[in-house]
Amino acid sequence: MTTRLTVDAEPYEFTFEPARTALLVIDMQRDFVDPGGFGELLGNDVAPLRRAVAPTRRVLDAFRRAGLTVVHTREGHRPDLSDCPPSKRARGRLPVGIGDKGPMGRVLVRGEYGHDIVDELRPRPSEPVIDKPGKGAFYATDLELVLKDQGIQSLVVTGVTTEVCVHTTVREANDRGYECLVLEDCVASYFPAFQAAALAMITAQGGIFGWVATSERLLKVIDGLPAQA
Ligand code: TIU
Repeated sequence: MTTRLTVDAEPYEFTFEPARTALLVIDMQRDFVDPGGFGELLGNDVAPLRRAVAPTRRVLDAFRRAGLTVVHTREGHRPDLSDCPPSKRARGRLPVGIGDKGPMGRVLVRGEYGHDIVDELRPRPSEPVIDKPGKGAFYATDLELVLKDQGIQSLVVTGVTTEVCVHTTVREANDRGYECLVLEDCVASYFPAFQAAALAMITAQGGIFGWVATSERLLKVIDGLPAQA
């Protein structure tokens, strides 16, 4: 029998099949969430992003306990920067920018300390990590193949930042036919106004890009699933 669950969400209830649903944890890297990383080098206060870590951990624990699919992403580039558009590197006229040596190693470069995911959300070996050169997680990656091979139809979306990589990814996913539930306390922006606007844009017009709910509402239904060994 197929299990379908329903979460109280905006603009109306979100219904999903757990076996065909993945938790997508977007770019919870030290470079965005911790002081000294790319986010701070861009001139931002990282505190609002840190606040998303604890609720995301609770959702991650619930998905793992129920044996559901978890996929992580990281934004960054090859050490030779051959996959970094020169326009991206030049943007912002930063004194220390992409590829340069920062307090946590070379900024947004794969293999560096700052590029990796924060300890609290460290991926398990069984959880695919998608390295992406852009803001959207589908662009120039094998995310769609990974999701297709696991029969995924719905995405529970968390991560940073709401109006940049989360939004771009949700838009890409929506165009590919995935149903996206964005957890409002598990996504974060450096700008409170953008956080509010980005979430409103998802649910406006009958859910033009998807659904929004709190992690608490989702956990209420996921916690009812049997634990997997
Ligand atoms: N600057 C900003 O808000 N975000 C990014 O550069 N990347 C992601 O959102 N991951």
